[in-house]
Amino acid sequence: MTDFQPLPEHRFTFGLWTIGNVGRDPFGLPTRDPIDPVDIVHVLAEVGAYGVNYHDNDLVPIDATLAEERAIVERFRKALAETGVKMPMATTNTFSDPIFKDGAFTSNDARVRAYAMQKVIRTMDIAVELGAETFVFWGGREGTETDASKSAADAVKRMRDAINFFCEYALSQKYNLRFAMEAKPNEPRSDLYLPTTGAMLGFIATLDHPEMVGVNPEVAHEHMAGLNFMHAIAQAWEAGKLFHIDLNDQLFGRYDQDFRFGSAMIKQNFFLVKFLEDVGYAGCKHFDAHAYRTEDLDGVKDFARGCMRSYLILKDKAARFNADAEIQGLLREINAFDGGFDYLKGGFSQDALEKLRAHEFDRAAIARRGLKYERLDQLTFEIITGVR
Ligand code: GCO
Ligand code: MN
Ligand code: MN
Repeated sequence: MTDFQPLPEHRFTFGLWTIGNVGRDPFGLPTRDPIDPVDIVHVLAEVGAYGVNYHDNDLVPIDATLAEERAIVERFRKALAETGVKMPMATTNTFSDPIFKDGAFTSNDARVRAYAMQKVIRTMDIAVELGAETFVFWGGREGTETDASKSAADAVKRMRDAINFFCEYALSQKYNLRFAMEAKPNEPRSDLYLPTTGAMLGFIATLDHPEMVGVNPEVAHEHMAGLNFMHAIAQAWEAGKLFHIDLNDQLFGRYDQDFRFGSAMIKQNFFLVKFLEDVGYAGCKHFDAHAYRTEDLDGVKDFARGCMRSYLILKDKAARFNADAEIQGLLREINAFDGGFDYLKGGFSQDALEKLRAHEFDRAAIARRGLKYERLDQLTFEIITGVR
């Protein structure tokens, strides 16, 4: 048992837009005042977070002059230095301004595509200056309401051209940055292109520099699509592409909820934390979520502390699962037949093929074996609920 205090080594981060969320929704006005980015850095230091992430315009207004931008960045950098809060991830807002109403990199209008690229490059320069290691691309407007408007194949090509350009730019500047693509199935567009982490992984393989680009999967986004988030990150991890992660919570079949991590789907969250801890994921764990609209600043702090504490509680539960003699005994029993057939491990060969062809299987006997998953799942439930 630990005291569940967040430590720098846990690499818990929050976006300026998460702590700074003012509680606006499509039906209601803000319920909280905006918070100055410098004050957000101080809130994060107070609650024990490791770092802060930002979109360019969370920090610098879209119409700021270069001189204004410099002054704002310097003031922010000072707050980081004073508090020790790090700035490991940055991203570009290519969705809020009306110019992006029909997409940024995938817009039909070359002027919009070029403006979006200019905006990204400007953000990248400042992000590197502030110490960013990861640069995220979330295409909030890269999609359609009507597919009469553009070619979905051209959209993918335009997206590829943009990301290829940014990779070359980062290389030309010798920036030590990794890019992470974030998928979302819908909201704010009716349908977004490259809607899942799996789709992003397929896309990345077609880039000129796939080694520079990974994914930033988000719990809510895969849940909105009714998918198993842990399976999505496992595939990304196995491919060496889990560069960053957006943690929050979300029920299936709802609007984009962005709930506090651990608040809605506890069992899924348990397997997610267990996966990250078991494989030793060492990147940032970013809580891309926000406090309920009912909360004031104290409630925002409760939200932030809750995200980190819930992660650490589930981490402790995962360690209990791994240390539980009965569970481990069951897993050994379940996997008792994992060995054997060594001749298949080296892949295809004439010899393996002949052995495989000649083997006689007792199909009925193999199928008759009970797998004990009922007992295993019950024990998992008892670990999560604290009975074990
Ligand atoms: C959302 C997204 C964003 C992105 C952010 C960083 O649903 O609005 O999750 O919060 O993560 O723009 O790229
Ligand atoms: Mn989201
Ligand atoms: Mn996100």
